[in-house]
Formats: sequence, structure tokens, C-alpha cells
Amino acid sequence: MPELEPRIQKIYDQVVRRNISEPEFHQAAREVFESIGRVIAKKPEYAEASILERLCEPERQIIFRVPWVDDKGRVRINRGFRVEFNSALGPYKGGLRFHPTVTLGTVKFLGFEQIFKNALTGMPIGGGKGGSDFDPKGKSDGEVMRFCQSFMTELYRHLGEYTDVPAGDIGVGGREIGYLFGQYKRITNRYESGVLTGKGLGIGGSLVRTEATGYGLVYFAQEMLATRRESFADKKVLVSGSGNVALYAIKKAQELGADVVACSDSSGVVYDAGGLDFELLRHIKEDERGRVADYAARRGSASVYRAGDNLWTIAAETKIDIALPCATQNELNGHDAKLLIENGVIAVAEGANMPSTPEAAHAFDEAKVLFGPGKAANAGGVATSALEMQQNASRDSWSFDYTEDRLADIMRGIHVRCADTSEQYGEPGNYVLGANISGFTQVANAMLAMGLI
Ligand code: NDP
Ligand code: 2IT
Repeated sequence: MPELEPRIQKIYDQVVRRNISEPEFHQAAREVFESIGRVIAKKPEYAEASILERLCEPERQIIFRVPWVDDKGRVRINRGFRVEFNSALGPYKGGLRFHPTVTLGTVKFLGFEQIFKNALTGMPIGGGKGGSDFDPKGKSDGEVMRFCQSFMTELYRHLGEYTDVPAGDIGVGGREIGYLFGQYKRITNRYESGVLTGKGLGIGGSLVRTEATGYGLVYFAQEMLATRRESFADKKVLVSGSGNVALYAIKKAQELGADVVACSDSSGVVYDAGGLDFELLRHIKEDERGRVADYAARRGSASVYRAGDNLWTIAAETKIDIALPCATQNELNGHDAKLLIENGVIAVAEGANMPSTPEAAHAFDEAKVLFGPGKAANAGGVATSALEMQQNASRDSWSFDYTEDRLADIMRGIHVRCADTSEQYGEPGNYVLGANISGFTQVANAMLAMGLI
């Protein structure tokens, strides 16, 4: 692991001390810090104004009790979080994650990443994130609704279209956003469409928001590939996960001529040597809320299901050209990266937030594999959320094609920003460096312009 400059190391040590037991937050902060030393050396005004120290301290952190009643009439208690990290560029913006592993540290790492990601989109949105340790798996619609209503009964007072605008993330999709929006509307007596994004099409949602993160990821990867005169055509691709991001990454990669051979969930891996059947997979995951094992069972001999397996080891069996991790943080480790590199991977683009461990990310960098970090590569989701906010503010709704064109433009813009910045700092093609420095500079300049905030 690269060492930090002494001045930056001191700030990092303080972050660790002040945020004990939050290893994912430390990891996300360190990754940004590794890039920022060079900016501070060039622009001492950032250090003089303690910008880095301020950036690591959320503007506000909200933790609350979420009581709800299950179908058996039992009272259940979960913990709710919203970390309003930075509003220098606009209202706090970022998703809500419902997963049993969610802690304050998870939400802080996600909120921290979101600050730079949102800056990279070039849109006027600050960074925030929220969620709960509630597990929607196996819960009835009624249970999910009662949970969402209780969650919003506390959270509503902190939200607003000019204040804080949540959306989905793991375990939070159109169903949950609908219940949350309904409760917000009821409590406030306002039809404030722009307070949440990822809404259904009949209640102020935007076309393309469902597809946006996965499509945007593939657009970003396509731009990276083009720098080496490569494309998705005839490439063999692995996609981890099988949720919202994974599904639409699979769809767009297939549309561009790729052969996507495998995906996964937390129970196992499905490997179709002849390519995944997207429509069947989408139907099982979205309409039936099923598992990849159900998909494999329905595909019969076209498909092999491997319970509990590691998706990335498929690279040892068949040559994989492109890897798109789209499940969760730290799902691709140094060992997996080595395997992918040894077997000829040319590009890795992160659909999930921080799916590569630091060891994996450094291995890709050293091997000169094209590596698109999540804060750049998966920014299409939040960017399309900002397009949803624009439509809500103007009481308009745009066509699918127009919205997708805007998304594609935004992803090209992010790629240019990352590529230009990495070149400016002497490491052309280092998208991690480019994304961190470009995102940081925009936020830091806005903070300086607004005085001591
Ligand atoms: P979904 O809930 O739709 O899907 C998540 C997928 O990842 C599922 O297949 C799930 O499997 C798997 N997964 C989740 N947690 C784990 C775990 N601990 N171990 C193994 N597998 C796991 O979420 P999304 O597709 O929305 O999110 C996926 C990633 O993309 C996350 O990192 C999220 O932060 C990021 N992201 C999402 C955006 C969005 O717009 N939705 C935007 C940008 C980034 P299982 O069903 O078995 O849990
Ligand atoms: O990680 C992310 O960027 C998201 N989950 C989407 C956030 C949003 O506000 O659309």
C-alpha cells in the first residue's frame, strides 16, 4: 500500500481515532487521501483552510429508532441512519440502503464516496447517504410498507427538495421509494415530487432511472475501452450481483455485443457458458423477487449453478476480458484481482461502491488494467436522479431516448474529467487519481468560496 505524506497521514490518523470501529469509512477516506497529497502540494490554500479535515466530518449525522409491527403482530425494532455529509454543491443527495449489515460506518463510507461522485457528475448535488439494518428479504409487502412508513415518520423532518433528497441503494427500489414518498406526502401535506428520486413512473419518476446505473457503467467502460481502441463487441464479461445495477449492466453490455457469461447473488453463482438470458433473469429477479438459483433451475442444461462459489474464479476456467463488480463493498480481493490479471482481463469497472479491496485496486493499477472506480463509473444512477429532480422542478417528463442521451453525455463528461485530470497530474489513464482529484477540487473550491462552512 502506498504511504501517505506525513501531513496527510496525520489527518488520516485523526479520522481513524475520531471514527473508531468504522473500517469501511477509513478505507474510503484513505483511498481519497492517497490521491490528494499532490493537490495540496500545488494549492496550499486547501491545507490552510483545513479542507480535508472538514470534508471528513459530516455536516450532520442522524440516528433513530424505527419501531414497526410484523405480520404476526410482534413489535420489531431497527436502527435508521442518515448522514448528511456535504452540501457545498447542492442539497444532500444519495441513496438509502436496507441490509442487515448496515452500520453507521457503512453509511459514512457511502456518504463520503457520494460527495466526490456527485461532484463528478457536474450537477448541483451535495453528498449524503442513509439506510437501516432492516432486512427486506423474506418480508411481506405489508411489513416492508409499515417499516418504510415508520422510517419516514422520523426522517421526513430532515428532508426536502432543497435540503436532502434520498433515493434507492441495496434493498431499496421502486416499491420502497413509493411507500416512503406516500408517507412523506401524508405527513407534510405537500406533493413535493423532488424530495425523493427513483419514484415509479406514475408518481413523478423518470424514465431511464431504473436502467441508469448499469447503463451508465457500461457507457463509462466503453469510453475507457475506446482509449485502447477496444470495445464490448465479442468480449467475455463477468458481472457480480444480480440486483438493479447488475441487471442493467448485463443488458447494455449484451446490446453492445458482449458475451456476459455469469452473475451471482449472496447465495451463489450462475454460469451460462453460452451467455445469460437477460429477459428470464430480469423477470425472475424483478417480477418474482427470486434468486439466481431459480434462474438456473429454469434454464436447465444451459446453466450451471454453484452454491456459495466465488464468481471471480471463473476467470481461471475461461478467459475473461471485462469484469463488472456490481454487488457490494470489498467483494473482489487481491487474490481475485491477481487471477483476473493473470488470465488476461483488460478492463474492470465498478458498478458497486468500493467493491475492490485496496489490494485489488492497486493490483489493477500496477498491471495497467483499465480500472474505473465506482465514484466515476457508477455515477449514472445519481446523475439520472438529478435529471429526475429537474423534471420534477419543471413539472415535465422527458422521453426515454432524450433522457438516455443525457445520461450518455454525462458519462462521457465524467470520463473526460477523470482522464484530463489524471493526465494533468502526470499519470494518464489513472482514473482513481483523476476521479478523486477532480471531485475533490470542485467541492473544495465551493467550500472556500462560501467561507467557513
Ligand atoms: P440490489 O439490492 O438491487 O442488489 C444487490 C445485489 O448484490 C444482489 O444481487 C445481492 O444479493 C448482492 N449483494 C448485496 N450485498 C451482498 C453481500 N453482503 N454479499 C454478497 N452479495 C451481496 O442493489 P443495487 O443493485 O442497487 O446495488 C448494488 C451496488 O451498486 C451497491 O454497492 C450500491 O451501493 C451500488 N450502487 C447502486 C446504485 C443504484 O442506483 N441502485 C447507484 C450506484 C451504486 P442478495 O440478493 O443475495 O443479497
Ligand atoms: O450510490 C449511489 O450513487 C446510489 N445509490 C444512487 C443515489 C441517488 O441519489 O440516486
